[in-house]
Amino acid sequence: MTNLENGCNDQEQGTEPNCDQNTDGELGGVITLKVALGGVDKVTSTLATADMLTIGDDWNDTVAPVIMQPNETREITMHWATDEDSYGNEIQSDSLTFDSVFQLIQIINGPSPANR
Ligand SMILES: [Ca+2]
Ligand SMILES: [Ca+2]
Ligand SMILES: [Ca+2]
Repeated sequence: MTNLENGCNDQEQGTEPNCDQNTDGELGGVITLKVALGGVDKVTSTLATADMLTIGDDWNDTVAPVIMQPNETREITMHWATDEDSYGNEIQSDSLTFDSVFQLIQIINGPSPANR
């Protein structure tokens, strides 16, 4: 996951006075991502850089391993949004990119695999 500043215009510097001093953007911090299994939200996190591992860790801690039979399908969806009152000019020109990684592992006798 990468939050980038992509420059600091005048409006952004008014809200974020130290904008020029690092390249970390604020966009991800005002976006909430939810991951659902079978249409039911299971884990939620912001997309702030500091929360990069939260979704995977919370999934490990709260969702039972999904054991699938041959030809079975399961639906995992992700949705994200931000509240219109949760940000100001500090996110001008900021960008966010992230990868989603899913592991399909053959069930074995032994410890359950973890997300990291
Ligand atoms: Ca910016
Ligand atoms: Ca910043
Ligand atoms: Ca910014």
